[in-house]
Amino acid sequence: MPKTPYYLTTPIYYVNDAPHIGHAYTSLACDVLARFKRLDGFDVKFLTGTDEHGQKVEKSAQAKGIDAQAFTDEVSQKFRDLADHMNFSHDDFIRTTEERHKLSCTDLWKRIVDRGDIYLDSYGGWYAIRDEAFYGEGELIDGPDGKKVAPSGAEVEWVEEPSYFFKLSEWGDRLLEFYEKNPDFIAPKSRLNEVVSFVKGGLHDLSVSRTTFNWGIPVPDDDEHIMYVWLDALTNYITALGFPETETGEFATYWPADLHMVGKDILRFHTVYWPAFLMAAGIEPPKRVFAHGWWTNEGEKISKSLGNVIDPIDLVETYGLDQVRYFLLREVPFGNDGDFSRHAMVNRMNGELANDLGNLAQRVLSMVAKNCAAAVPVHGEFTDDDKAMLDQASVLVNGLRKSMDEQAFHEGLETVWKAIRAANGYVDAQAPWTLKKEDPPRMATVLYVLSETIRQIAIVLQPFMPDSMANMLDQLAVSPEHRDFSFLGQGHQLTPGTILPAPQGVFPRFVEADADD
Ligand code: ME8
Repeated sequence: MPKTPYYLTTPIYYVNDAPHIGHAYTSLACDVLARFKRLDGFDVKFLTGTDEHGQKVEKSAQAKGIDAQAFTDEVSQKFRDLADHMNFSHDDFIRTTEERHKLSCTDLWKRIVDRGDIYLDSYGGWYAIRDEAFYGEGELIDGPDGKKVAPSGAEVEWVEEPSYFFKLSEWGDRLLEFYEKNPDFIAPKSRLNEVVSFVKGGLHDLSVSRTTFNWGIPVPDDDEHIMYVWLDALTNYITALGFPETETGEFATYWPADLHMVGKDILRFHTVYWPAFLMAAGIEPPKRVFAHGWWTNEGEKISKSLGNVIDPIDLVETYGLDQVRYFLLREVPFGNDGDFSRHAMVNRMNGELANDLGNLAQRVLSMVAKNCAAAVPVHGEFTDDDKAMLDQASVLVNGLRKSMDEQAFHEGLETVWKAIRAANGYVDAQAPWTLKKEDPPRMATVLYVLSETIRQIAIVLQPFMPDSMANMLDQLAVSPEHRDFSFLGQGHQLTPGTILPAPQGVFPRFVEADADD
């Protein structure tokens, strides 16, 4: 049977500045989901990349005194380096300055023009370069110094220039109908109202070209204009599937996307503008957009001016890669805002990774090494307690599947941790160290049940902590070809007598003194 396709994307990040923890967070969530789906038998395409046009990037390049293309080459590379450092498994990395993207945007534009949804006029209104967004007078709020600013706090400037417009005002009802028919399109559910009330408030036509700078993709047949950077950026999701070729190949396989993962700041662009542009071009909108929350640092908004930007690469160097991957998805219910604190990081790392999971594996595997001839123990008949433990482990993936399809990563991890805590409870109740003298065959059975439970746990945790779980599975002599979810069920349990390598700790404790330097 052919595998079911699953296409998911991160936002493409602006290259005006180096990546920080927020960018790492979104991509991490997608990476975990992509890995999960691959292990679960899907044909996954996972896309990330960089958003390189527009006034914000052009200004940053000018401020550095370098040519925009050279500047974007340099910063885009930093996002690739981050992806390598974080062990992200994307299948493609798109840059909007690539030729394939120009072709795709040009084609999409023409399709919208052909259907009559773009017209030429002139724009007079407010623009925030930081958000690359237009704002109506009524949306502006009072800034700290009495000046009007965008709702995001970004400075606005008055722009007056000839512009092409997209007839967004005519799409309100069709968008509302689309949300109604596709109740899973906007997630989490709490975000839906926000979007619906924005649309119900009345949509204005959207300016989709600029003439006062030229760092962008020219409008077809009118190169006085460049396309609005958001129209250009959103199109990346279909460029990467070979658009405008739609009849065969990747577009036919993977579109509509299963999931666009974004931060809450860019919800409107993905759930109002993007589906309207697509419908206007006769293309189906994506299936789902999930908007996650915002990270703060020790209670403060993360910003360059406060000097509290968290570099994810520093975090990884301090705490370890899989520890950071685990923490980011465990600490905060996905969708809510979260606060980074070293204290919370160390607590999770020592409590849940070193103690709960690391100790479980180390206790069991060292007993096996010492008392079972360094091989998978030979078990006897299973008791009800043994069966309950094995059953709990073998159904883990079902609970996880549901959580992952809802992007409830914290909930998925909690499901696994319940099993880990149950396994620790089982060790204490069965006390294999006492059985060692009193009933060695029973000790072997208990250690078998535990080894098999650890195998199941390590397999389902691979998407979250790929290196550490690979290490754990190596220690159980599970071959790399036997690590996907099809090996969780009956008939794939550990084979008694299989020789095991020497055990080693997987999750070191973080020494508190280091945390306070
Ligand atoms: O908006 N907490 O790019 P961008 C959590 N180029 N996530 C954060 C975050 C924080 N403090 N800061 C940033 C753009 N993010 C456009 C996107 S898509 C077609 C174009 C994450 O570089 C979050 O995912 O400003 C947010 O949506 C994204 O970075 C914004 O990245």
